[in-house]
Amino acid sequence: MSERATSEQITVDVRREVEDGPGPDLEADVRRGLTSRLKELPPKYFYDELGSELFEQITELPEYYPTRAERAILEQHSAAIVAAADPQCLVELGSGSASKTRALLMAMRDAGSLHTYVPVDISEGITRDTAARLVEEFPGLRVHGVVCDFERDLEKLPGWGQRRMFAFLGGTIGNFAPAPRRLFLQRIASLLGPMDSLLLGTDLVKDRARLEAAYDDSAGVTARFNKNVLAVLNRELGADFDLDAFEHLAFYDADEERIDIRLRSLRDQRVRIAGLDMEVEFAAGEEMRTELSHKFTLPSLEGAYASAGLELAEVWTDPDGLFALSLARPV
Ligand code: SAH
Ligand code: AVI
Repeated sequence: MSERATSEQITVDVRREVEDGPGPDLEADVRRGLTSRLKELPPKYFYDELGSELFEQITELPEYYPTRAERAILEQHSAAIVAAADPQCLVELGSGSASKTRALLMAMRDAGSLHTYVPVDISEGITRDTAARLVEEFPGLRVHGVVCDFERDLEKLPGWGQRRMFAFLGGTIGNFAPAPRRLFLQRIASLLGPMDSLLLGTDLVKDRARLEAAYDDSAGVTARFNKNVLAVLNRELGADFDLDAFEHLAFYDADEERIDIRLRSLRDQRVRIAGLDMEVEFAAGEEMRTELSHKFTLPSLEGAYASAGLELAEVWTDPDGLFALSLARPV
């Protein structure tokens, strides 16, 4: 007889800043971003319900290889990862639909060490769905979802004294600029006890054509995902962005080893943001950065760890060498 999931197996904490809407962070971020020389918006605001759904569609696109490559690594190496890290509690940052995570959970179950899964995401709907799905799939698993901004609440995540593995999959670490990335990894390092570990997914440097196609797909899904941030500002801040007056742009910056994702204004225009009592001018052709997606090499990954007080323990890649998963511990 299969055990049924009960509500006691699931807790979902929605941190107040998220429950009340994006709030003061969004206001300050948008004001700062739209008054800087190169206008920019933080990528965390992509992920409302529609944005999370569009990201799921991106992961299925023929051009977007990272999800498939990381899934291949997890399917092949989860048992080795779990043997190396021996976690009882898996804390996943930016868990989204956790579609690849079940390989890790299965390996923990097979090793007899599966107790707790803590999906941490800014998007409430997808976190609730993920929690509900996983307790059905893994009877007896305790799921404690936390809906928050992980940059704000990292130190408040639960642990219950269990050996924790933090998983940060998908290459989302690449969406941090180098200085905030170092700080964020340092904060993770300071949370790790001697038996804890970090499992980090990083996309790897490769040829420009393949990288650029992954961020400018022929079906236009990434363009819709990118423009969705304007719809979020329209809804949350009473802005009047015309989504058709911007075009999606993604190019590889080989010096910085990153994809630079922008929205380019198609005409001279003035946008009113009622909630900030602010007007913003865009010149025809002006670009606004909406996301960076850094790509890594083994040396740059080791450098990122070293600068944060972390040490690379093991690294796994897919057969085509597109993506890397690495396990790190505090030095
Ligand atoms: N890990 C999944 C999803 C990656 S998409 C995968 O590998 O496919 C990035 C995820 O991180 C989204 O679900 C988004 O909602 C979440 N996210 C982005 N910025 C965040 C932040 N500051 N705090 C919490 N979650 C964030
Ligand atoms: C979530 N993150 C790792 C994605 C990436 O590849 O940088 C977000 C994304 N942006 C456009 N396509 C995918």
